Amino acid sequence: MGKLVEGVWHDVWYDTKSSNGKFVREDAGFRSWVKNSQDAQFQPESGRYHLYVSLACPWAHRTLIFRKLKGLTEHIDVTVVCPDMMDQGWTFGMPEPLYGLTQLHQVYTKAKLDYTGRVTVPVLWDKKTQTIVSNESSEIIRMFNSEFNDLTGNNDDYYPESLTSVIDEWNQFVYPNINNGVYRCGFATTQEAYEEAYDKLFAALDKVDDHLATHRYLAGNQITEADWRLFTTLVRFDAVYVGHFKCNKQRIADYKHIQGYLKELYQIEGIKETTDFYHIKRHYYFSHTGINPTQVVPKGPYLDLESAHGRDTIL
Ligand SMILES: N[C@@H](CCC(=O)N[C@@H](CS)C(=O)NCC(=O)O)C(=O)O
Repeated sequence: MGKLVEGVWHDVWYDTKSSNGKFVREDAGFRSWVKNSQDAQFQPESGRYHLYVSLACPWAHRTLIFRKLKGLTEHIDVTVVCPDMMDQGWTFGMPEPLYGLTQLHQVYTKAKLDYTGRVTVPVLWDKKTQTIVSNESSEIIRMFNSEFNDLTGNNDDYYPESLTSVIDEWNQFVYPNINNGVYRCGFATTQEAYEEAYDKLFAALDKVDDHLATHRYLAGNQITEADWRLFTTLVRFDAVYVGHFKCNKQRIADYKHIQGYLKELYQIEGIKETTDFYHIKRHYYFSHTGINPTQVVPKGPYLDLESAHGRDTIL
């Protein structure tokens, strides 16, 4: 775990001292866009882009889901990092296929020699100009959702115009309280910071559970980006966040409505294959030695994600 400072790797953990024990996530450093327009620097082309992901990471998981749902698997290839993120940060088990690099921070400095910032997944790489287009998952999924449609013929829309404001509202609620909320619990270094994050997290989950009692999905009766953004946290919750991040008021399996909703999303074609519980458990329990110094990875829990979800009656 570490960061680049003017292109040089430093092995440092997150600084929570300057924020009273609270974990504050850094903004992503590369924020360009693939655009389906004549004058765009990054145009949608088959085989032009490469995704670097971790199967453990909920943010990277979003991009794998959109790659799958939008028919992009044959157009955008993927490199998966090792689940263990130690003193060199994310590393490749085998040299990655484009340049034979062994560490993700080398991909960042290949894009920008004097880069300063954290070295995170996902990374959308452009082979043509040999640079990082984006390392911000919320923006990569928007590109996948709409900019490659002419190439794939897939017009499924997870951010439809008629629902943008309701989706944005859910995202603005789910991101701080749930997606990042579990990290704010797990990485807090004071009791107060942990309890504040914990209370907000479970209040938010209660609100989502109530909503799902009468709505099939977050934005109503169709699956949108807001659901997939929530899904990647929910699917990790009982396996790692309950124990490792101390999010233990109750499990997702104990929620009357969220559990069925999680199962329904998990059972959508192609989604199970994007979810890897070995990488998920191994990464968190083995890499965060400040939280789990023994690095022992739990065997359980048993997760029931494949039985009937019972959501068909909610319209
Ligand atoms: N804003 C980024 C966050 C990505 C992120 O924080 N990824 C984590 C893995 S779950 C990471 O690579 N962390 C390494 C680090 O912070 O050093 C996104 O959504 O794409």
